Amino acid sequence: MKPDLRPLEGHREYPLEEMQRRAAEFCGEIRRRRTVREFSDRPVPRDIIEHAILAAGSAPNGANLQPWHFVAVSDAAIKSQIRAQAEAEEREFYQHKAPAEWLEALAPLGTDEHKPFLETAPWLIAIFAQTFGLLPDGRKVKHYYGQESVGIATGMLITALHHSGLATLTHTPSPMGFLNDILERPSQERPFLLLVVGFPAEGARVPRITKRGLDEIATFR
Ligand code: IYR
Repeated sequence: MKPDLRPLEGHREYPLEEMQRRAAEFCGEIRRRRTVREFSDRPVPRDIIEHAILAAGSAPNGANLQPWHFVAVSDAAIKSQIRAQAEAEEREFYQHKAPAEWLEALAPLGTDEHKPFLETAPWLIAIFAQTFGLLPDGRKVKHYYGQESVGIATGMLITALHHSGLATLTHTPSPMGFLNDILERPSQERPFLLLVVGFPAEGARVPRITKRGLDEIATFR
């Protein structure tokens, strides 16, 4: 198939000083993001979640095959099933499976097997990575760079939600195959991450952590 090329219309150019201001402002805005574990039960309108998912779905990805599916859950009964199964896996993790070294790395975050936020927060977004696509006639379509693609989309989802004024928690119960059963997703879709979304609880606290500075994370040559 020949590529269908057309003029780039969406690109915006700004005067240099405005670019510099925008770059610094966005850096400040995104560096305010914190992973939150204490959520309010205050509802969040569905259209905000829809816009964030649409933003995520615009992510660059392998051969534009868009190898993802997002399940946004606000239903209390489904959230409660997810909590029960996630806590069962997490109990195993914290009490048996996790090596001491891993538990030590997690200690500063104060995480444990209790995941009340899976019911408190108004939305859970389960992100699935499709290992292959399916055409209407049942033929399989190979996906490329699936993990990278879904990782980028997830980063954009988190950024979009933060931008709209919401807090998130990237939760990875392991294994999380139970999400396929509860959310009725086919076996070619692998749960990638469970994103908890909502307002922080009043007085929510977060671990005192720091992010590395530019000279520690980047080299210019
Ligand atoms: N899945 C567990 C453990 C956990 C692992 C990492 I790496 C974290 O950064 C945080 C937690 C849990 O969600 O508690």
